[in-house]
Amino acid sequence: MSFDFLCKTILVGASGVGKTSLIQRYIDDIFIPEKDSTIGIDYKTKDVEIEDSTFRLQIWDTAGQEKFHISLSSSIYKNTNVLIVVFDLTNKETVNSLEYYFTEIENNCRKNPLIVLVGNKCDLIENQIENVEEKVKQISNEKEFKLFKTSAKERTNVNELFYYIAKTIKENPKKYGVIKQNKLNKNENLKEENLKEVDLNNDDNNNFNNKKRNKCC
Ligand SMILES: Nc1nc2c(ncn2[C@@H]2O[C@H](COP(=O)(O)OP(=O)(O)O)[C@@H](O)[C@H]2O)c(=O)[nH]1
Ligand SMILES: [Mg+2]
Repeated sequence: MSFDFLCKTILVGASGVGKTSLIQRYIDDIFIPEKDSTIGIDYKTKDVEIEDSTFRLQIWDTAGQEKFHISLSSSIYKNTNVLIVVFDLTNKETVNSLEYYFTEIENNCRKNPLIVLVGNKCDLIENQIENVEEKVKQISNEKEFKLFKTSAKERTNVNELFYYIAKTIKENPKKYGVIKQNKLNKNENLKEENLKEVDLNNDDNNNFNNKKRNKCC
């Protein structure tokens, strides 16, 4: 099926915050309570219709590599339009780890990606961190990132999150490096197949995957 905009979106954040669960909820509308940690990197796509345009969201899942002090290879970030930075609303450490991801993004991403913050597990009402908005604001150097409180378990705000992303890109695609498809010629490197190649055929990334495997499983 054809689409008007191709939008590369990456989920980053500490291990266990619910990145894989959010993607599974959004793409397949399922929630699997117990599962193995993500190994390596993978992506799924979903098309979102906004007014007269089709957005193909290419959504990349990553592992919580900060625990192992392994940076995501810079090629993973190549051509990224949107970063969803996820933390766990019940786990302070994961809020503190946001700083690590902001630095990663600053060092590796194109100049102006759309950054959206997600505090996941809002269904765990009793264990929520207090004043989380303020803490997040401090860590993000007072930058005003949009914050969604989600639950992959109960579906809360999951569709809203991705719809917000598509809508924000639609308002100003150029700002986030998203080019309308009919403006691309066949050799443009924003074609979906080429985005895929960035990841899977790159030695750096294979290194990342191997390191992760050795350390975690
Ligand atoms: N209660 C609750 N648990 C969640 C939610 N999202 C993920 N989890 C659980 O948190 C754990 C880690 O989730 P996972 O998606 O693997 O995290 P990832 O390492 O960031 O990909 C799993 O046991 C999930 O079932 C949520 O919204 N609510
Ligand atoms: Mg995962």
